[in-house]
Amino acid sequence: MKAHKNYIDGKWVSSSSGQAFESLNPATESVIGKFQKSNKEDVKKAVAAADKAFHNWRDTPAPARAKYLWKIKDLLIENKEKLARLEVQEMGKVITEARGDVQEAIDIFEYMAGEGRRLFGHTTKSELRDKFAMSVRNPVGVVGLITPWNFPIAIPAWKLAPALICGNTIVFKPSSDTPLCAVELIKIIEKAGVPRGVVNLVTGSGNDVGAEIVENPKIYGVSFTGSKETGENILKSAGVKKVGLELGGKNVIIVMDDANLELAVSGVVWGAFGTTGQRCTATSRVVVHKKVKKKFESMLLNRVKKLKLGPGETSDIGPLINKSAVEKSARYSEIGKAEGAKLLCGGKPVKINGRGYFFQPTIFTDCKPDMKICREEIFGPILAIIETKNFDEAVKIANGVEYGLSSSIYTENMNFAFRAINELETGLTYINSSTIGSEVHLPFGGVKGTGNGAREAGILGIEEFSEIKTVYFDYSGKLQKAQIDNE
Ligand code: UN1
Repeated sequence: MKAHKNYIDGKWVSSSSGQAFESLNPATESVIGKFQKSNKEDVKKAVAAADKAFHNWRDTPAPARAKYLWKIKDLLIENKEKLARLEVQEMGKVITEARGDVQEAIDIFEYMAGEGRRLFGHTTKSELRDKFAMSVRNPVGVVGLITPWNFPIAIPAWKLAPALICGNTIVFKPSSDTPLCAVELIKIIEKAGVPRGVVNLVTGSGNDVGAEIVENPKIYGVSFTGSKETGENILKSAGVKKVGLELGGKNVIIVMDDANLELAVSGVVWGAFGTTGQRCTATSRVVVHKKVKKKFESMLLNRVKKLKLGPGETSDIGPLINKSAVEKSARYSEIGKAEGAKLLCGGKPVKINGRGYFFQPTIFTDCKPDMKICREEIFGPILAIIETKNFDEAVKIANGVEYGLSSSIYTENMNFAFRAINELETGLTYINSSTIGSEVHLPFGGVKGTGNGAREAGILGIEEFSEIKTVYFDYSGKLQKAQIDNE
């Protein structure tokens, strides 16, 4: 099997390491491709190419840059089914969700192409006569994008599209669990005619490729989605680079006693077990009012029993991404039991036809908010149910974790709904809908331990990839001193 190559300066090239790594199909454990195990030298070459391409790309008018994004969007539409099927094979998600993942990429390229005719700055009045004041938006420079495997097309697209429209050039390191999806995405960018050096792909480990991206002095911005631990390490070594972090979650659904329980159960099943629980936004806690807890649990169990586990082409729940993810879910299932939580269903790894990284949908109840399974991100199909006596206590439990990405409340009481919007400490709050399902024209991101304030997508998605230049234009023909020559 020949190894797929890196894409540097418009050419597909091998790593100077001469080494390769494999990507596996998590449902069958078979190898689906080999990839360059790149080193720091490869990153330096990619940075040099991006640096060389920068001035021309930055000076290309933004509406002209937008035409490339539009073309990428068209090619993604043309290749949607092919890419979705590839995602099923390489990442394991079920086919309907894989189509959604590619659709999210289509949407963000379409949206950010429109930014080519906005990229707004501000104008305002000067405090002095005959002086003009404004701010304009410039690119950051060469930026590094480090992406996870759970949305192998959509998350790279969330970063590539705004980075490109703002005029940055790019060194992109995808997750080593989904490099083939990244290679196919780059082929589309190549086919769209994006000039050489503007986007460069380097596959390999975080320790070699990721670390050099974060430390390289010619890279001025780093955008990372992944674990809190890695995010914190990036911040430590990135120095004064502009860093955007999108980290973990411990997302909650509150179910009040007046909730439409049918709807709430649907939202919990989708949030907890969609993508096999492998979304930053996945529902991992339910805080349910004691009056409806029993009924909610039996309705939930009925629904979960019907879910079909198996390869993503034919199932409701696909595999976890790899062996260590299975070990992690198994470990947390044991921790839950040891902490005294009651196991309602699941808790075990499963093989299908003797293969695959499957794990049963798992529900614990009678959990206490301070248990590990209620505080730590598991990134698997494990849900913890906590009972509450009222709204105030529910909010306190919801907020009692280090993360703050997504939250949701099911209630028919609009006072509770508005109080939830105001009081839940998360970047996203859903009313009568699950914790997952953000749309690309609204900002996405979290508070507290989930990130460092960056927002992706939406109108704020360009902030991470642009710098503001403030301009004063004095046409008085004399020296005017701000703060001193005021009238
Ligand atoms: C993620 O898991 O990092 O809202 C992103 C959602 C998706 C994006 C998830 N649109 O669940």
